[in-house]
Amino acid sequence: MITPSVRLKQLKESLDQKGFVRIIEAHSGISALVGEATRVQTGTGIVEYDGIWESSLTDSASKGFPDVELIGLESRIHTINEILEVTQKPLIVDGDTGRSPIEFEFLVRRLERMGVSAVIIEDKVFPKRNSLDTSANQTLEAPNLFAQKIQRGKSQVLTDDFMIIARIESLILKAGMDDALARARAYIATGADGIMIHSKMPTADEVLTFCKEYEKFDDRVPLVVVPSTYAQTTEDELAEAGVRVVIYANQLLRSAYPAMVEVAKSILLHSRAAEAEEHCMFIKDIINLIPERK
Ligand code: SPV
Ligand code: MG
Repeated sequence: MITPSVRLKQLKESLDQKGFVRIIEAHSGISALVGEATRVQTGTGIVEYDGIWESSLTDSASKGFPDVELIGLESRIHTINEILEVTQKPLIVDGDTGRSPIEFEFLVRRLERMGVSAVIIEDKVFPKRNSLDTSANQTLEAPNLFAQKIQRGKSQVLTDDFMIIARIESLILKAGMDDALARARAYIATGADGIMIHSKMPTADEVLTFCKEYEKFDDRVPLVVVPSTYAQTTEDELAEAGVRVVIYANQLLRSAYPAMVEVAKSILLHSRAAEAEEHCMFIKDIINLIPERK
């Protein structure tokens, strides 16, 4: 067990101590348990995730909904609580657009009270569409309005530990590198504790160009990236470019789904479940995975 205030601090502590952190997506208690418990031995020692990302895409998708800010706040809070209940690692919440400034103020208060370490909001107009949806029609928020929203959120924060991270969608919407850099300057000036630069390109080129220009800023805050489409890029390359937080935003749900489809098909094909067993964990393992708390 961990108290909200102890957990909350852990993200900044990890950033200070390690300089670079890796975060894994969760959309439910069980996916959070996977992110919490997974450790591997590598040539440089034992490696694990430093925190959890409560993704709007995978939270919505796991409920059968599109990622368009349709899942209400109470449902998102319910999922966040599910994750907090079974983990100790710090949590970063995907706040979508943050909705209106007043709604964002309340979101910040609720998340900080719960022990969440950071919220990331994106500079698009509500209701946003998923950034990786190539058919989506969406609009960037005016930078001054988004900066004001960040400021309104910051006015509600009680501790130095809770981070409000501004997510820049200029590259997603093809508004250009200059627009992205100008927004980064404006959001930092208004108090953002971090900048997330998002891209849906198949390589990291535009993200690395952004990083190079960002290095020249006098005022910098931790830089966050989500290498979903440019997944070949390694953590070392990103860290070398100045990235401080890498988020693996959707891989746990995307990997679970194909196994579920295989099993559903196999049962139909064979009129029994025996052939599906090879895709399934043992029943005793799922029971032991989540021990009864005595
Ligand atoms: C999410 O995981 O919900 C994100 C990242 O916001 S993306 O899906 O790339 O927009
Ligand atoms: Mg999202």
